[in-house]
Amino acid sequence: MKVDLVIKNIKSLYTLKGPNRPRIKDEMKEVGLIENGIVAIKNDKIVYVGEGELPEDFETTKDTKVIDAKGKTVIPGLVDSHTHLVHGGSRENELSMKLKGAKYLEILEAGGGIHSTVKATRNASFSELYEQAKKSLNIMLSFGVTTVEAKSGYGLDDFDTEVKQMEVARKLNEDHPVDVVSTFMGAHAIPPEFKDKPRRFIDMIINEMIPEVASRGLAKFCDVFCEKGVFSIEESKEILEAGIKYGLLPKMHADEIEPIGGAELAAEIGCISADHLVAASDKGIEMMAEKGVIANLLPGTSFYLQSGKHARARQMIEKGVAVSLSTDYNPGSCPTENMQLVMSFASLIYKMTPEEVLTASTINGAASLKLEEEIGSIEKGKKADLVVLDSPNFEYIIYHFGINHTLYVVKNGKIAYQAFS
Ligand code: IZC
Ligand code: ZN
Repeated sequence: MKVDLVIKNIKSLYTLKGPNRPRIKDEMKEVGLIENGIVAIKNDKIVYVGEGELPEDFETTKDTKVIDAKGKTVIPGLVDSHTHLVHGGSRENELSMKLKGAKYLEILEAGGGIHSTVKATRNASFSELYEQAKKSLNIMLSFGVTTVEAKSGYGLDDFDTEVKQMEVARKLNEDHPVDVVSTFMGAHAIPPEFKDKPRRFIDMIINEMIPEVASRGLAKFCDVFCEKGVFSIEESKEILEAGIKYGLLPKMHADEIEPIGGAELAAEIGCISADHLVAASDKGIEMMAEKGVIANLLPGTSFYLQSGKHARARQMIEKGVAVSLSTDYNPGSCPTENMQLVMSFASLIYKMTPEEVLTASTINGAASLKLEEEIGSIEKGKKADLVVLDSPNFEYIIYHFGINHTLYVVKNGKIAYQAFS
């Protein structure tokens, strides 16, 4: 077989070889390390993964591209499975309020926060939103991210803006090397006009928006900001069940700030992932383990909110909940695209081992997006999404924090990013 791309001389090749499902407990430590590894790619797929040299039945020609990894590290492309990628404006104006002690939910309650991004997103044109999101996507790619999830939620009752966001996500998915998976999150905040009649807004989401999003194929998932003062447990349940009825897979912002039973609801509904979970109860964690709901944890957000509270990742892993990790990139509670920094935070704050962090950011992230059959590991038949890192091993990435270690990103079998050398 003629191959198109070979990556050779890999000192530490982390394949994440294993079952195509979320990895739990000690499986999260099994990263399928090959020393002196080699990978061969044809078209957009991985065709060989092994040690040393390519076997004879794989042929390189003058057209074959060769990346000499020169004794460095290769990992699967990172999956950022929770972001608010497409939005207008920014919220650095909230920083001074934060420094004086204003809390995230207080700023929201006062009409700022999400509402200020709603205004900016409504006022932005399609191409302005596209250019702003593309800039972020380029940064994500440079950090080794090859698949990203993108939520709507900055149009709210202005459904045209919700659609505009999802169409930007779809166009980026077509145009940009990074794959963009779209989530409908109309239930992100109660619009000010509906403050006294939230039921009217919820009915609009259920009866008008969800059927339209589904029939136009604008999203794969439906998400709700289930939080004290935002959407209650009962309201979230109703919205997510309406989504399920129309084929939108359920996800939740659950127990991010106040413990209101979000984890329990995620288990009851059978959410693909419950995200944040900073205040999740013991019972909620046990129920999630039982139902196989992935805990998608966002340590960058806890850092940025400075609440001093963090998701109990160790307990989740011990109880058998599969953990994934994401940036939560958004203009309010986590303005960073840096997945490598998030991985360092996860290890240092949650006490996850580097191996667990790598599993959480690749195959378990893929499972959070129901893409575990196609991406998340370096195995024959999977999409050729890989990152060459400038380090002798993965542990070094966690340790040398806050910078970008990427040398090359291979996406769909092509070099999509290369660092200056
Ligand atoms: O714009 O504040 N948490 N939604 C829920 C967000 C953060 C995004 C934002
Ligand atoms: Zn979020």
